[in-house]
Amino acid sequence: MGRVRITLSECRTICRKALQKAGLNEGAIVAITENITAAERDGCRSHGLFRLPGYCLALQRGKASADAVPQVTSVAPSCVLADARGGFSTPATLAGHPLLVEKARATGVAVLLIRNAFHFAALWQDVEPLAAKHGLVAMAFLNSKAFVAHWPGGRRPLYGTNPMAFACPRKTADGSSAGAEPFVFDQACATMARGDITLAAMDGRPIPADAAIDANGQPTIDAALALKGAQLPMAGHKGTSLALMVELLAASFTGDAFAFEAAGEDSSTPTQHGELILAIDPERCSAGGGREAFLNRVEALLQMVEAETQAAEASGRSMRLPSQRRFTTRKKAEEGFEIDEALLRKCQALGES
Ligand code: NDP
Ligand code: PYC
Repeated sequence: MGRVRITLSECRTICRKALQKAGLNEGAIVAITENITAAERDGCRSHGLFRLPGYCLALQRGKASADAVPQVTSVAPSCVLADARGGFSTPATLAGHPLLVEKARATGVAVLLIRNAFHFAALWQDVEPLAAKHGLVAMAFLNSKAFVAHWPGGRRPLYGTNPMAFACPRKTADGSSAGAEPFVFDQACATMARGDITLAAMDGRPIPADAAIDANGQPTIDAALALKGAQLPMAGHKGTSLALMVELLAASFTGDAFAFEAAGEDSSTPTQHGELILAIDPERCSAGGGREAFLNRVEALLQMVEAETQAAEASGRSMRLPSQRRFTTRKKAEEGFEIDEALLRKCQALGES
């Protein structure tokens, strides 16, 4: 089977039908449908429809709660807790956002802890709206099941692929910040996300030589062998430190599982881990004169990089800011996007009675 084109609306319908059939509650259906559709829209194949069968399987097996309604509480003047109560993470994150924004505005800096949640999603979605809609600087940290070795020296998976995402508001060319695309990056602490290695194994594609070791501890470019061995952190020992930092931030504050504690979990379904989101209000925290001064400094850097990008392009070199590929892909997806036909059929079948 090859690749076929579908619209964002068709993607939403496929998700909704599958999640409805699996018995998920309406609030969570809306949240996960939008999350998966946004991933496909932005060209994040590893966390789009590819994840839908795993969400449904987790519900069918009773691993994740279908009825869970997240509970949001204030833990401290600058701390919000969103308890997913054994449901998926996305509804809990969205439920926690309003109080996080309120507290960041009131105190300057606030954190949102998400616990008792099953995670399967791309992380930028947890921070981008905080910058784009609320003008906050936001960072998110999430651990996952043990896939990654302590490197150099380690052999067995100890850490999750542990993504971290950052979003910062920007101004548009006319000086206003409303509607401006924020600066965002979202990356695993591993050389590759697990999802991308799994997709490479399914497609029969090799992976980069620094992404994994096989079960005997030897570097491998064979994605199937990598899945049986251990992934490697990005940038050697520096990625190891970042993976450790994410474990500590995501799991220690929430009391949820470290990756090594979830080692035996089935990775075709979401695993239960903690997440921490930090939000900073530039209006309250900028030493240089509030939000406006902060945004001017942001533009001073990012516009310099954009000018450098144009100069690089003129010389035939490729350079870009993180998130630019996603924003460009997002605009094109209004006309639809391509998807593997076999995956499409599998996802459609999930919603059929
Ligand atoms: P990538 O390596 O694909 O991208 C990481 C970041 O680098 C992105 O912000 C990307 O921007 C940017 N980038 C990529 N290439 C360039 C370039 N040439 N120049 C400038 N910037 C660039 O991400 P990962 O593979 O690490 O992660 C993929 C997804 O998997 C993420 O969304 C992550 O949240 C998710 N994930 C989820 C996990 C979970 O437990 N739920 C675990 C691990 C990962 P752009 O998007 O514009 O290309
Ligand atoms: O792609 O690394 C990954 C991943 C782990 C859990 C969900 N996605």
